[in-house]
Amino acid sequence: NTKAFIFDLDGVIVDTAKYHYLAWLKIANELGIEFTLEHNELLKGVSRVRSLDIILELGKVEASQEDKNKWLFEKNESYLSYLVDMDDSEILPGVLPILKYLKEQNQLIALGSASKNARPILEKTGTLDYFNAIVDGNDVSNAKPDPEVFLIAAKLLGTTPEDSIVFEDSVAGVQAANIGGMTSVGIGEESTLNEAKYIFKDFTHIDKNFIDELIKK
Ligand code: G16
Ligand code: MG
Repeated sequence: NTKAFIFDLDGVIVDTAKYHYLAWLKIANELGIEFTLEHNELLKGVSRVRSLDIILELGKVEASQEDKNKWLFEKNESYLSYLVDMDDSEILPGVLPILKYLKEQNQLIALGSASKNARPILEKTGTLDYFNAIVDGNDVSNAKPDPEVFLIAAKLLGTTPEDSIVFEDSVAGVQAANIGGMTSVGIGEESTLNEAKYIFKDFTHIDKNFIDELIKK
């Protein structure tokens, strides 16, 4: 049996959510908008452009497209500055053993991320070679919860949504997997990700038996 295992990037493979937060916080501070970690949950899995709009809505700030473009650029520059020294120590616990096990079992692996910075992150963490296909923010026109990113990934792998399993840390991403007709596995808090078919706190809680069951189905 061959299944498609589609991984989200930020918050699933690497812990970059903290850098996104710090970079957005800088912009929010400049604009005098309060931006808490709780607010940050709204941005997970959401595109850069939409993230800025959410922050501006929080602060009830209206802005010209020119200003928005400037802040989007600034945000990305400061986000990238956090990635300069990135290495494999940023890979989240339990991820590598699962990627290795899936490879040993000849399963197909894809990335399904909203980020336009996905490839350099995979390169820096040494995880690029695990992926049979990569779909990221440069390839999609509809953001999660639209299932586009995962549907393209399944198509590239030559599998159907029914034979695809999605690992996601965001509410929007879990919804995207469900809407796309895929098996959703939430990585994070049960209270936040309750729409997922299965939920695990992190990859250290996912064992080989669980993967075997998914492959057999
Ligand atoms: C990620 C993050 C989001 C971020 C988005 C766009 O998605 O979760 O917070 O806004 O990518 O990232 P960038 O500004 O690098 O293009 P995912 O889908 O990998 O969780
Ligand atoms: Mg994510």
